[in-house]
Amino acid sequence: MYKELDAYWMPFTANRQFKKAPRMLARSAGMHYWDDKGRQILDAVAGLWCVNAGHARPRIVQAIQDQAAELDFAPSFQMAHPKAFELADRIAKLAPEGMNKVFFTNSGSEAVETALKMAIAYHRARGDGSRTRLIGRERGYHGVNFGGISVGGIVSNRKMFGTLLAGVDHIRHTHDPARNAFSVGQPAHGAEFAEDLERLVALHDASTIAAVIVEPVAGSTGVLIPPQGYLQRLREICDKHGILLIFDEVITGFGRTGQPFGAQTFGVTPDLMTVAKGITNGCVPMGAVIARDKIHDVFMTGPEHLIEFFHGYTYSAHPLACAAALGTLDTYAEEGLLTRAGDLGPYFAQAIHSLREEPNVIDVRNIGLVGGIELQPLPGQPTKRAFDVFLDCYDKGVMIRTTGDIIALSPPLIVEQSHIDHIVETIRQALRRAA
Ligand code: PXG
Ligand code: PLP
Repeated sequence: MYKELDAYWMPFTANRQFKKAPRMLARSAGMHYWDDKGRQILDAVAGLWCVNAGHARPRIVQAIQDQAAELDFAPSFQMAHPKAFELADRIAKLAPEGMNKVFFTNSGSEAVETALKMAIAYHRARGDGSRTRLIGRERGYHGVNFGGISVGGIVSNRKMFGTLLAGVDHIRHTHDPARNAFSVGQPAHGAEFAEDLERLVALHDASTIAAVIVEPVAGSTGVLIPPQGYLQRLREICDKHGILLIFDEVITGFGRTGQPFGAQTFGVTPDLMTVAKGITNGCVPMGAVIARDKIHDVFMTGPEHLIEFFHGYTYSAHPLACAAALGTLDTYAEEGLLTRAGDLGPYFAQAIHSLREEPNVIDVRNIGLVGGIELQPLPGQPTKRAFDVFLDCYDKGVMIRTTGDIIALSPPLIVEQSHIDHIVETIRQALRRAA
């Protein structure tokens, strides 16, 4: 194993602490990683919410290998390759009715930038060019590029980076532990939080607002499940005022909540949807924006020889990513994985809610195969208790994720009940030791 750790500046990592005691992953298969010493580690978080079909799946591996040998790269500006069209078609068939246009990016962050630009350009193309304002939500995570952190609502991801995009505002988040702690599935209270959008409409006027972007389930901030009726209400208010609704489905996309997309689980269709992660099972970087036909069609009006949307990435629809995504969608289909979170959800819910009585657990939240377990922070040392639980679980061979003092779980969708039991018992013992 490589021992020189100096040059690599690691993302979202306590670099100095990590380099003193590195956690090196060397191999993966199915539900597991193995570290550089050959120790097996159960993956309770699908890598980073992305390896939905589990690791090293043969169809995906084969697809990537074959593609690298056949067509390594093809420019995507004024050129194309067949798998890009096949993949767009397959994704459109999974997406909600009327969302049939797919624009490829290389990450969730790029998908977000693309969707925000699309929303503003859409209004302009319709002759409604004063609609430029973007509305996000407190505690939202929309990647790390400037548009994404501007509409995002995670303070630590914003405060170091200056004034961000102009013309952005935020609605309030939906977390309400006083009324909703320990809700199983969607909380009963809080549909009215969507009315906060009316406050911003009153302040800015609807004629200045292009779009609202929210995660159907807020993931990165620590798993906030939408209250019953909340997303429906948000959709109604957007419709009333001609505002586009963007669902950021980078985590909820590809089966995490029990349907292919959160939009279907919650029964609300947005205008634009951003996806990434599970689109390729995390194997090759890729993201996408899925657009309603009516959004796309507004762009398809000028002279036919002109470019309609001045946007795209060198690696949009990269052949390796397209091949990996097709192998991934085959695997999802063959194994019924895009609805498996719905079948296993009740077992998963009962298992993680059994942690309710453990020391310092102040909330447990779940939907599909996503769970959040919120801990009382150590006095004066926020994040430390959860991070200690993370280190303890890792030491015992289970990889979880923590954000702030919240444990987030999102196992690969191939997870079995016995894995769930093992994950929950390992966390239980760690919580007792951390007390
Ligand atoms: N939108 C959402 C809703 C996301 O969850 C992104 C955009 C950005 O995607 P990329 O591919 O650019 O990372 C994400 C990514 C966490 C964690 O804290 C969450 C994400 C990424 C890394 C860590 O658990 N979400
Ligand atoms: N910077 C420079 C100098 C470039 O030439 C390009 C692409 O051609 C980019 C940035 C953007 O790179 P990408 O298309 O991979 O996002």
